Formats: sequence, structure tokens, C-alpha cells
Amino acid sequence: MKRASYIIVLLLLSMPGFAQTFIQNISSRSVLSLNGRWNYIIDPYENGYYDYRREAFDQSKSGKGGYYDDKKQDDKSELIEYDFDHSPTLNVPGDWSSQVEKLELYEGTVWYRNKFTFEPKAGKRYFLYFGAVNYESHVYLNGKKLGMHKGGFTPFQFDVTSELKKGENSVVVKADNTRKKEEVPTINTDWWNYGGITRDVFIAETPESFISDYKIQLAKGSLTQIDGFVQLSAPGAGQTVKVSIPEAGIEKTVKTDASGRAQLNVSLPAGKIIFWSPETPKLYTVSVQAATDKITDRIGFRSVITRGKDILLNGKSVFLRGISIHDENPLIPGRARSEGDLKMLLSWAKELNCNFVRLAHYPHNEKMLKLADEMGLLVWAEVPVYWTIEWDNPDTYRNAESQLNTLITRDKNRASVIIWSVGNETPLSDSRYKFMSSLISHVRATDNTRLVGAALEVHRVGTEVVVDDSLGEKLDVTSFNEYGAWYWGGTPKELSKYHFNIKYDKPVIITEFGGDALAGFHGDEDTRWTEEYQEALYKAQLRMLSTVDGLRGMTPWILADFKSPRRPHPVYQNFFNRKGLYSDTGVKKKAFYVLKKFYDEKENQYK
Ligand code: GCB
Repeated sequence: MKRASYIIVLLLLSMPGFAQTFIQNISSRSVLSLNGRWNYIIDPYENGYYDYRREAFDQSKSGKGGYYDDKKQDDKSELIEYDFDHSPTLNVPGDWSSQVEKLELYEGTVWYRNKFTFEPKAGKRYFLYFGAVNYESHVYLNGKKLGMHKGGFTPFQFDVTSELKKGENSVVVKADNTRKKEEVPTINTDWWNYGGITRDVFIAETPESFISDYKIQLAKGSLTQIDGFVQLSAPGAGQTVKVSIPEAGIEKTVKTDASGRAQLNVSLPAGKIIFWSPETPKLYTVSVQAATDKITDRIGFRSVITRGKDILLNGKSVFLRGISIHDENPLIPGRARSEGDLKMLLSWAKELNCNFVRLAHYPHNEKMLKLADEMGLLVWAEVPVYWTIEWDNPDTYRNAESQLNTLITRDKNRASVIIWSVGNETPLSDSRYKFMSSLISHVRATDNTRLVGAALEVHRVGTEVVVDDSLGEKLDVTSFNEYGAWYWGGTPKELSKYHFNIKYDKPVIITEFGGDALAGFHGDEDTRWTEEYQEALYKAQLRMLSTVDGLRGMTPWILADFKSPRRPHPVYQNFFNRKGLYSDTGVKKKAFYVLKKFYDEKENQYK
């Protein structure tokens, strides 16, 4: 980074109202977890933020009314109309919708408060970290506002070194999951608007000057060269950074430039590296060391490129045996809360013989990516540029780009991630083309080592299914959703009439197809909602898709039934989207076995 832009970044970061820049691999630092039970106050009218004239309370004057003061009566005549100490509690992490019945459909503000004791050490810095809060959060420590963050699925943090007290501290979060047209996602989706602090909260300790970011990955398309950088928190040229991978006999010392960044180029010793793949998900312990800091990570090395219609993983053509997944444990049902929940979902994908998962439609938990690295699952990672958002609104664009940027920054060292997706089923228009093209350029400028995709739509001319969205020219793969035999194309039997006309000479990934089935509901294959209909649909789809020239992967919709307010049918849906291959009780439906058989065959074919 040039000096001038570094100063601008520093200025931006010091402005109140913004969460601060991401710290790489922050969970591996010494942390104090703030997970557990937090007191909460439901505040539909935002009384804790505005006075009765709807003016925000003056935050510079403590005790003026904001709930962030976490105030107690100083004397018995004092009027205070809230009391965190006697308020009920919610589990953090965990959405509120699944924990408290009256909050199931609530959309608005809930205040959270957690008290903890702390003993700051001299010469250390402390960061208050949130894995995700849906959607807009305002964070306060000991009555002082740290800043706000928008985006329900991206992490953020604040430097709290000068705010933390020895002894008792109070952190208050105003979480608001109100849907708004101009946000990302917009008001219309097909998933539950789970509110609250849905991922881990902790305080991380770093040295005064620390390693704030690093990228250690194979160069684009290379199996012989590691490319990357290490960024230190303190600017200044000539600082020494050492990167070592002991198991591979690699040790490299580099120096920073004026911005505190050291470029990294390492030639791999020939024949020494086991490349990461779903079959051999080999991870190396990598350590990064600077004068006052050291951090270790577990990193895999693999290359991914396309050549014509092939996707080459470490130089070898692969077929992506995938499934789409929401960040939801259907057994709760609610947002996944623990590593166990995440492991369960990925184990279900493995049972299907997947080597690929589409983490739809927004950034999933950072732990999910680490598990995918360990378990050998390739990943499609996505941002919630979903359906019809405000393409002409510059703030909407900035928000989308910022979420994409955080996703890439956070997960760029995960070998499992092979595709960044810039959106799902977005309707054709000039402004959408401009918006999404800019996102694609942003990905290419930020990380050129992965492929870029988007779940496009198809249109039909008679029985021809046409894929010609001009955004496809800019993507590395031709990826699209199609709902033959569910939203179009009659019953499964009729699918055999259809054929595809695809404009691009690129690998084809079908990012969605599927249909609903209520587990345990049986009938003939023409009867909607039966397991037999879904089974026949999968058979017909796989037959039809097998005729697609260049088919190199798919992520059918979806691993498990998930909650959605768009799905009110009282008999078959009951506010669940039933397109899961697993039911909401974790039972496999008949279509599961159809897809598994297809994947077993593909595995043999691509050995
Ligand atoms: C889609 C969307 C997905 C929906 C699915 C459905 O095309 O991408 O989010 O849940 O269809 O079930 O309609």
C-alpha cells in the first residue's frame, strides 16, 4: 500500500461509527470468550436509542437515557425504565428467533448486555470481536460507543485497548434485523431472518505491534511457487518477517516496505509438497513471525484453474460433486451455533459422497471453512447479492463490495475455497450488469487465485433452455440455477424433451435444481410433495444434465430442509422449504440415494 492510501485507511479506521479492519486468524490468538448467556431487552420502538421526539440520545452525556449506559438507580427516587440485570437471557452465539417463541418472527431491535471481568496487561492490545450479528449492530463498551456494523454474516472488531477496565466491564449490543430495501440482502429472500448475535464473541489479545494479515497460497495456476504477503499493524520499512513451514523444510525471511507489508515469493522444493485435494486434505503448519509477534495457521496448497471446459485441480480434471448448504441446523431449527452443528452438516455432505459444497447465499462461519479444509471439501463461497437488490444505489454497492472483501480477506488462506461467487439469480438489466461486473473486477484485483462464479438464471424458448446472460463472459465458469420439473417443465417425465443451449465455452456448474418433498409422504411420481416425485425429479434432472456438454459439477438445492417465511403450505411446508435431501429431523429422503449413486459413478469416472 502506498503511504498516502495507508494514511487514508488509518483515518477511516479512526472515524467513529465504523468497525475496524479485519485481523487475520484472530481466533487463534489468546482470547477471552464472551460466549454464554447475555441479558436482553426487546425494543421494538427503539426506546433505548431515541427519546420521545425520536432524537438519538446524546451519547457524549452518560446517563441521558440510552440503554448502552447499562444504568442502575443511584438513589431510590431515580427513574430508570430498563434493567439488564433482571432481564431474561439469550445464548450467544445463537439467533434469537429460535430461542424465544415470541421472537420467532420478530424483526427489529434487541439489546444484549454481557458483564465480564478483565485484567488488561500492560503493553498489549485488545480487540473485541464478533463473528456475525444480524443485521445492523451498534456496540458499546462501558457506555462508550465503539461503532456500528452492517451485514448479517461478516465478522468485525474494535480496538478496545483504551476502553477496557480492570475489573468489571459491560458490553452492550443493539442488534437490529429489520429488512430494508437498500441493504444486502434486500427485503426479499427465501430464508429465515434469524436475528441477533449468531456467531462467537471474544476479546483477543495481541502485542502492541502485531501481524494483522497474511496470504500464503500457491500462485495462480502454479504448483511450484508460493505467493503472498504479510502485513504488520505498524507501518515502517525494513521490519523483518519470517515465514516457516517446517514439515516442508521451508523458511523464508522477508522485509517490509514503508506500509509494513512484506511480499512473499517462495519456490517449493520439488517433490516435497503433498498438494491439498478432497482425497488428501493435507494441511501444513505454517508459522509467521515478526519482531514482537508470532502466529500459526494450518494451510493447504493446491492450484485451481480452468482450461476450456475443464476445471483443473492441481493440474487434474475434476468433477464437482456438490450440494448447496444454508448456515442452519434443521434440528434446532435455527442458525448453526457450534462446531458440532457445522461438522454435522459437512458429514451429511460427505455421506452423499460430495467433494464440493456451495455455502449459500452469504458468508458462512469461518469455522465452516476451516472444517472444509480439514475434511477435504471444495467450497463455493458467496455474498448475499440475492435476487433484486438496489442496483443503482451506490451505498448498496459499497455494502456488497465490503461484504465480499471481508469474505475474501477472512478465507483467502483456505485451500478448500475454489470459487468466489458474486451473487444469485439476479435479474438482467444494465445497472445490474454494471454492479456485478464491478464486483467481479474487485474479486480479480483482490484474489486472482480462485475462480469467479455467480448463480445465473436461464430462460426458455420452447423446449430449449438458453444460457446467454452476458455476465457469463466475465465469469470463469458457466454456473446457473434451473428448476425443471419444479417451477417449470411439468412433471419429471416431461424433462426429457428439454435440451440446453449454452453460449459459453467454459466448465458448466449447475448451482441449483431440485424440488420439495415432505419426508415420509409417499405416493406416485406425479404427486407433488412426495418423496417419489423428488426422486423421479432427481433421476430426470441427472439424465437431462448428463447431456450438457462441459458439465463439470453441480450443487443441487439443498442438503437439508430449512425454514423460510415464503413457504406457508400447512400440510407440506409449515414454513419449511422442503427441497432438502435430508428432512428437518435429519432423515434421508429417497432422492438422496439417487444423487449418491450418480456421485459414486462420477467419482469412478474422474479417478
Ligand atoms: C432459488 C434460490 C434459493 C431458493 C430456491 C427455492 O432459486 O436461489 O434461495 O431457496 O430457489 O427453493 O425456490
